[in-house]
Amino acid sequence: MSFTATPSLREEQHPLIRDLANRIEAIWQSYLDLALYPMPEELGYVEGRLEGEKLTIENRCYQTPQFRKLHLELAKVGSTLDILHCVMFPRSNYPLPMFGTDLVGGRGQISAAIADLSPVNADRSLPAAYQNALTALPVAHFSQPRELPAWGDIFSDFCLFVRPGSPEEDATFLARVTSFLELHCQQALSQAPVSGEEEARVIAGQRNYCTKQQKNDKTRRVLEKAFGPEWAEYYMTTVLFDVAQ
Ligand code: BLA
Repeated sequence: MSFTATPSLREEQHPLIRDLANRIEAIWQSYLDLALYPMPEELGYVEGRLEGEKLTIENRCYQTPQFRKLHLELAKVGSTLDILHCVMFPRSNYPLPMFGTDLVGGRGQISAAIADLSPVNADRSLPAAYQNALTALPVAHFSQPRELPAWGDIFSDFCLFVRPGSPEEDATFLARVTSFLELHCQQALSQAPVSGEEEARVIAGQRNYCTKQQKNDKTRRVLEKAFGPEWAEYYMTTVLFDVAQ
């Protein structure tokens, strides 16, 4: 499947958001066998109002033999807030970590840049192949590292959480997330599916990941202010962080 050059929010967003969105789709397209993911039509493109400013959300969603859902979301609040959100949900018979990234910024500056390959097994360690490859990556230096909130105990030791302070740091972030994504796609393709108890463990790990992510008050507040608390709850539990059945 190939992507059409549909005009997108990304052309109006911070360059790091645009570049990461393009990079994510290019990597998905080159490694994975993509099919559309059936997303309710009313959720593809959503508009609300937040403090008099328009909140626009644009969703792209795919599935593959290894991934139940690949979700890339771009959002924009007037000219004040630009957001990229992406999660790759492995199918329950693939014991893979969860790739997730979130970029939040506005007025020319990204305030939060987060990316991780988060473990889903009970001891919260990444598979050895991931640990080895991630340890071998060049060391990335950022002048303004940020502290994870309490619910962030789902993230791995390799989690990046920074406020990128310069175009060089933007480039370092992009390069590292590219490495995460390429490693993850390669690993997914080389994995044999599991079943039974192992599959139950994957589902439990993904459920824990989603439950913790749903505790992100900063995301919830933006959605509540624009669309109300009920819609925010629905959106966080069925679109952003839904749990496989
Ligand atoms: C932070 N997420 C934030 C912030 C906002 C949003 C406004 C605060 C930015 C800052 O502190 O500088 C808002 N993010 C959104 C909204 C959406 C979104 C509205 O994705 C979607 C419509 N969040 C994720 C994923 C990860 C993630 C996949 O969606 C990680 C893999 C993490 N976001 C994350 C973390 C913070 C954050 C850890 C910091 C939270 C904190 O400091 O309390």
